[in-house]
Amino acid sequence: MRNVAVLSHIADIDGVGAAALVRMRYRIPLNQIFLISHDRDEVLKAAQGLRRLGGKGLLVFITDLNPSADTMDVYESMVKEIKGRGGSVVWLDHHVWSKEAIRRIPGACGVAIFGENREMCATQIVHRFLELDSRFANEFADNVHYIDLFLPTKNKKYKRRAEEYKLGIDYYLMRGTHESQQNKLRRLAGAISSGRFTDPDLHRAALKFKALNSKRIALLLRNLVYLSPQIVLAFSKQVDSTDACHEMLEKTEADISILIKTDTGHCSIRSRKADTVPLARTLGGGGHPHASGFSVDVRRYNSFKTANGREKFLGAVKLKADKLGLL
Ligand SMILES: [Mn+2]
Repeated sequence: MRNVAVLSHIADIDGVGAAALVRMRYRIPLNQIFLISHDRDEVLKAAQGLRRLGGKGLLVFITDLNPSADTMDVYESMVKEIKGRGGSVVWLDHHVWSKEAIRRIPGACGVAIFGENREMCATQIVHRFLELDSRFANEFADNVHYIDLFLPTKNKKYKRRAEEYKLGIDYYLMRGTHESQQNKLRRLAGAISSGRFTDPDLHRAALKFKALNSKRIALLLRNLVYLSPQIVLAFSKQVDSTDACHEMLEKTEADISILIKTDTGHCSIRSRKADTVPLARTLGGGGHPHASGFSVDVRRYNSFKTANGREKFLGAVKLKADKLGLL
């Protein structure tokens, strides 16, 4: 059988689940799953990892990831290198791609599916593409559909799993090195690829994070910053960004909420009405119209510890938001 690897998004169950389904289909070793964020450093590390797998004819799935201005060149050379060695890239994504990304990358892929998709998350695209049709795979893909597209459901099992995935993965990503985080999530992908919805370690992680998350959200709601009546921001560390952004919109009249993680520099944008992709993109990121994000180097803003550091950051975001007519 062909040597197969998968590169997927580390941040949530859609990314981890998509990788798990590739493993379910091809039975690949866990260390041939690369789980990364949109950070250039991590994309570079994954490119090295793929290179080490070497060999001719490598089949690489890239799932739930999109190239940003920051990572475009790394992805472009990765795809071309794999193709140059007789391999092939199957890129299965559901995020908005920039014109430049579309011009530079899909042409070198064997298959590329991308663009805002209101029907399917990445896990579902992989599920469909690989023709996985077991009872477990069908239920798992359906569960992730509700989670990743933020759809309300009355299914109690779906809700319980959604919470466990979200809080457990957050907890994993709060501590340790990229390597150790990746290994924890590879184990979760391993469990899912063997037909289990979760594993005991994720369950424990979710329980540990639950109380802390509520406390942090209560705290950040008392310290909101407004760029305009339309845009509200908050700084925090160790919090679930989706929960935090949701609460910020619930508790205010704003249409757009932005959460800045002061430890990692990961920033999440959520909105009710406005398209947030152009804003995320001018800040070096991307995503979906109502759920996007970007990353900043926290050292540039003194880790947001000083008023000066925060002002500098807020000024930069405000300028971009103003140019886009979002204020
Ligand atoms: Mn996704």
